[in-house]
Amino acid sequence: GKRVLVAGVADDNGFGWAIAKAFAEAGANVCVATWPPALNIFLNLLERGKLDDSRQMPDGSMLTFERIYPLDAVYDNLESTPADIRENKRYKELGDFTIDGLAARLVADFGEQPLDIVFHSLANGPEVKKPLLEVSRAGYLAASSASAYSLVSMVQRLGPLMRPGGAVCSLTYMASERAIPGYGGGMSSAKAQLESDTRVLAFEAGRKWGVRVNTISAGPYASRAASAIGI
Ligand code: ZID
Repeated sequence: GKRVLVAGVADDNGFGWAIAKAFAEAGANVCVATWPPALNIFLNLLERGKLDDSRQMPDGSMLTFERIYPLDAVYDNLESTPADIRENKRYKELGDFTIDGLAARLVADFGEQPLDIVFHSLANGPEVKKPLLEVSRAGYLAASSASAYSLVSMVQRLGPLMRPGGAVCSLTYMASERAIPGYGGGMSSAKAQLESDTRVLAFEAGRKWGVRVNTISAGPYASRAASAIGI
């Protein structure tokens, strides 16, 4: 069967969970990657059966993940990760939680070409509630790093691990191309980057690895991230 990695699953409320479940229903093996600050809570919820209703599949079986990897997609490798993150209590026991680390774990667990599909379902904008007129440089760059460069870095590092005919997909939002009040913090800018990068990555990764790259402009969904901005 096909193997899918869904990056950005930490509960059963977001797009990532629904996407992972849809892939599992279609017969794929599904691995997920979870942001370290949310990982323990997610593992606890799973372990204590709190997500069992959501895990119910139409055929009566339960959704299971082949692996749950730690991933902080704002870090490309441990060497360039600041010491305060590496030593943070939510990170230090996890091994290599960077995108390089994720790639290495996938190869160690499944071999040289472990992936057919990579789904990027993550974003973060620490100043999302601030209109662009009030966003700091740090807030803007953090939104861009977590929400746009994370895809570029993932395609760089996971592209070589994908079987020919594979596909990468991410989720964007229309605030990239129209002025939509409330989608602040440089998130509108980050989604514009994500969309432009998708076109260029599709050109490059298509030629290099035979991998497609697309992004879907999502409708509103009351995920944890979206609830923070009142969606
Ligand atoms: P979510 O909170 O379920 O998923 C985001 C995940 O990212 C969480 O699990 C976080 O832990 C994780 N994460 C954050 N930072 C990092 C990091 N550094 N490394 C690794 N993981 C990290 O929220 P979601 O399902 O809404 O988000 C998934 C994707 O959908 C994101 O790219 C969103 O931008 C995108 N999206 C969501 C919505 C929505 O409504 N939920 C919309 C468009 C795109 C949207 O905002 N009308 C109004 C608004 C919208 C659409 C229509």
